[in-house]
Amino acid sequence: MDRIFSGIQPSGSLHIGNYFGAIKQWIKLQEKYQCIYGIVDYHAMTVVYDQKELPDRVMDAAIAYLSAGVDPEKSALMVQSQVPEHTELTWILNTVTPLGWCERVPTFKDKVRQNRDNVNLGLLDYPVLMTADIIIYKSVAVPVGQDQLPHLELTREIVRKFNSTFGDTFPEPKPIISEGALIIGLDGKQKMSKSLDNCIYLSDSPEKIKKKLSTAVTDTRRQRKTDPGVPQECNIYSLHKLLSTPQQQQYCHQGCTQASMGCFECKKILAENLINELAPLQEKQQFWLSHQDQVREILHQGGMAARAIAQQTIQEVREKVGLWK
Ligand code: AQP
Repeated sequence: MDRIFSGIQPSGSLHIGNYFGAIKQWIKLQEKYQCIYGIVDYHAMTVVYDQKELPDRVMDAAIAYLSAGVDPEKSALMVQSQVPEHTELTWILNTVTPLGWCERVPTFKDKVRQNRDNVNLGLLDYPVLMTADIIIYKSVAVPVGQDQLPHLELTREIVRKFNSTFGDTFPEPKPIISEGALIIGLDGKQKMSKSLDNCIYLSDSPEKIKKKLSTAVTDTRRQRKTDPGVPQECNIYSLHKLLSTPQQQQYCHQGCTQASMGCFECKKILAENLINELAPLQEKQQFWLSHQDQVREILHQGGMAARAIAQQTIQEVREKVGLWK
């Protein structure tokens, strides 16, 4: 079976952007690929974080993966820092990656804007570490949201540079883009992001989901119920497309364009559907929360399986780049 890798940084609680953009399709891909799903904790260190909280965040993420349906019998569920070959490969890749390639990545510019007091080298090197995460397993593809496409393009460039310098070693991984390729935050402007406080979290209660949606920004043309809107430009309608039946979508579309339905009713339908989508996941979250030793064991086993592959790759890379034996 071909192999794929994907991961999420434990920089906060996971949200529905992570779910629709990444995790949901991970579950289907388990049938077709040998999957390695990582909690990429080295990445979470590139912004200011609380070192006492980080292990809990890793546990939260592992519980979210398992609750959403990542099956440890089929996929390796691992923590990035348990496989130090990721960082060894990063160093080697750093030496073939021109500085300018990293500087032009749009998310680097965004992160610099958001972290003025902590513009560290890790922020710049983030896509190189991400490249190492993927290619250490010789992954042929990566399931990601649209926001990660520039990173993946850089990954492919780095792979080409490495292969042409040291000989064919890594496949060029292709993106697998999900249906929920880009989920906009409740502010209606920016990508839903842990660091932007514009999220519906996977663990939010039904009451919280209703409350958050009730104040979420919609099409700004609709100041009053009698103003017709443009659903294609409304954040709430884009979520309907992922969560509502075709009949409900048509009902909301018509109600909005003909100004016969207010945003309140449209949000109410969406809230019910989102609550129902998350209910089974939240039930499983409760189970795993009370079985954390089992989660630890799953991460340990997944880490060992992943490391066995990573060690083979790093051995081959060391030989190719001429490191001392
Ligand atoms: N809003 C989103 N829409 C669609 N997909 C998304 N993903 C994240 N946000 C959205 C997908 O989730 C995977 C893991 O992302 P990550 O947490 O490792 O990194 P991120 O994209 O930087 O996520 P955040 O929430 O924005 O984190 P912070 O705020 O800490 O930077 C990826 O596949 C991504 O596409």
